[in-house]
Amino acid sequence: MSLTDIDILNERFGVADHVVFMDGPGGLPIAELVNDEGEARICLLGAHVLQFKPGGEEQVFWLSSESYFEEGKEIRGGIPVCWPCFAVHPTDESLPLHGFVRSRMWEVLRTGVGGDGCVEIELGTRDDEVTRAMWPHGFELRVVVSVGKAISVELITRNSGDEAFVVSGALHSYFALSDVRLVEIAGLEGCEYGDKVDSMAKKRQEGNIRIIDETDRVYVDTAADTVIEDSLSGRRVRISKKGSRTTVVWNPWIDKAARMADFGDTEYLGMVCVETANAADDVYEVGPGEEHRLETIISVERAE
Ligand code: TA6
Repeated sequence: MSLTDIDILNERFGVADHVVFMDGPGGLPIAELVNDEGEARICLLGAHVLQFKPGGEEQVFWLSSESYFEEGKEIRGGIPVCWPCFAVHPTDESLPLHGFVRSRMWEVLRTGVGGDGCVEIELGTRDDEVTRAMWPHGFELRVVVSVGKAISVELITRNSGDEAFVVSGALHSYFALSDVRLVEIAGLEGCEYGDKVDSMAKKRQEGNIRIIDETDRVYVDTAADTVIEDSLSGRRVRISKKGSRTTVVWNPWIDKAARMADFGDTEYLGMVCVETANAADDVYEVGPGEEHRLETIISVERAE
């Protein structure tokens, strides 16, 4: 069976009224998950959540109009799965930025409707000769997406080799905004962060985060929820997490957006990344047969 044959995917993993597979952008296979509280689209390339729309709300995630949609390239927007490293690998700079699993086709392992009524899909990938040439370890990686009123994405790392390895990574979520200049991000006040636009200078967050220029911050030693307060749209997006002590906040602003071919020059105004990460010192040694789980849970609240 072709990993991406839509008819076979629907035959094996389709769920009436809840899970259907179809050709998405660039002809890439996507799964559409629907229940009466929300809907989402997940691309098999990178196990990449493209869209999530709770009932009565607008799309939660931002997706660039200039994004690539082709195997071997990263999708710009939604929730990229960054693994086995966040940003540049600490000991092997030859690895792709944010690792190599977001540009690979994943396979469908399971679909279904959970006891709570949430619709789920589980995708998997594992080491092969290509990955071992880049990163010499045996691994099994799973992403479980659960969709209802909220969406949760869990990245499960399992060491299937005979040596321990160290992983960092992120669920690198891009959120759609009315206007980034009018948004505040709450939950990280008092947290220390490394400021990537200031040579990783260590600083401490005072009050809510406002985005007024290129912003690229790694907040450390925090398990806190983060809340994006979009006053213009009257909505608050809550990002909760498990298995993570670092949260990354990023907006490329004008110059960096203009330098990225897969990012529209003015699209920086409509997005911000709030990433559930394992970054900086928040890395995990995973022994043979052991697992690490990283989860982000995203929900929309109406500002009272
Ligand atoms: O998470 C923030 C960041 O590390 C930024 O520095 C920027 O590089 C962003 O990720 C996007 O990276 P990408 O490889 O997807 O272009």
